[in-house]
Amino acid sequence: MSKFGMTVTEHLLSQQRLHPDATGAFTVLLSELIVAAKIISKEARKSGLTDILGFTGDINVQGEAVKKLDEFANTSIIRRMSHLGQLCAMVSEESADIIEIPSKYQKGNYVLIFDPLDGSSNIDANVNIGTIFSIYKKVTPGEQVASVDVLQPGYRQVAAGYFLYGTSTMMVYTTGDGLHGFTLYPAVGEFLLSHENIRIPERGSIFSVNMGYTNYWDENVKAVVDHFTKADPEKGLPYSLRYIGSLVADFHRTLLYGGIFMYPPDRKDPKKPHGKLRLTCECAPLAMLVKQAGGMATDGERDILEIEPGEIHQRVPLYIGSAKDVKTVMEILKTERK
Ligand code: AHM
Ligand code: MG
Repeated sequence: MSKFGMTVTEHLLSQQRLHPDATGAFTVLLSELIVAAKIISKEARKSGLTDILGFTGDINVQGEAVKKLDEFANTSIIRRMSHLGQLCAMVSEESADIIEIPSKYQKGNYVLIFDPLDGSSNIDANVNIGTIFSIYKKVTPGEQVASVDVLQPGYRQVAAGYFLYGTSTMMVYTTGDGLHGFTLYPAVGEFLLSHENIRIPERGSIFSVNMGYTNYWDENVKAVVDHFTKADPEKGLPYSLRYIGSLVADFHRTLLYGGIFMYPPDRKDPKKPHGKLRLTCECAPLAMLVKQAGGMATDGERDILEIEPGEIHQRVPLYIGSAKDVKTVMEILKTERK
């Protein structure tokens, strides 16, 4: 029976019932995150009307200028999630260190990793932005949080998802039982199931990469792009190029239409030899989602989900999307490496 139109709360409870040993802690956690996302969505909607646009003047841990809405999203999530009693620690793209749960609050067994406002360079132009999240279970006993609790490979995620603040606000999430998309119905303030069991096309016709960096790429990356721009209609080439510059938005399109999104390594910034995207708060959660939809994610050689993070803000190259397109890229990169 189709569950189309079901509220996300009902959906979370139905997923919880699939796991008889579930305590409900996880459902509480995701429900609270949804509230935080609704608040961010509401703030993003009116951002053109208030003085929330523009820079705060601060530089974040990544050395980028912090915008007010980023800061708002970051603090909204931290504040709402700290007191719940389900988390033992958090990691945010906007915070240099692991965020501890204040001692006045009870602690739980989950670790929340998030990018509060992805694509923030697009805010002032009213382009889609999003929040990415990833949840792990603590692996060490006791209350103390060890680095191994936070630095887990992506395949250990118990849930992942994103909120997309676009023409409509969407939530796409998985707890490992398929990938499901919900659209916020603003009049009633509820996320309703609109995309049940999302499957990415096996192969697409769109590639997505920042072509402005061509002169900073190695030959193997250039060979990948040459492949997708070849004029060979019999092989379905060339692909169309689409690049928004908001990972969540580029990923969402890739998920629904198929194709591939790439952020390869480049020589633009010697401090970022592996590209710009972060393993734990961006690449690993999206890799879990795409896998649930039948797609793939790699850094060019390894499955993104198999990579053990060395530090919380580690960056990795990302090639993500339709399985056949990702495999093609891996083959080209392998051939070029020889
Ligand atoms: P952000 O999290 O600070 O917004 O940075 C990540 C964003 C991604 O959303 C997007 O894919 C990428 O940066 C775009 O980078 P570039 O402008 O180098 O193409
Ligand atoms: Mg980001």
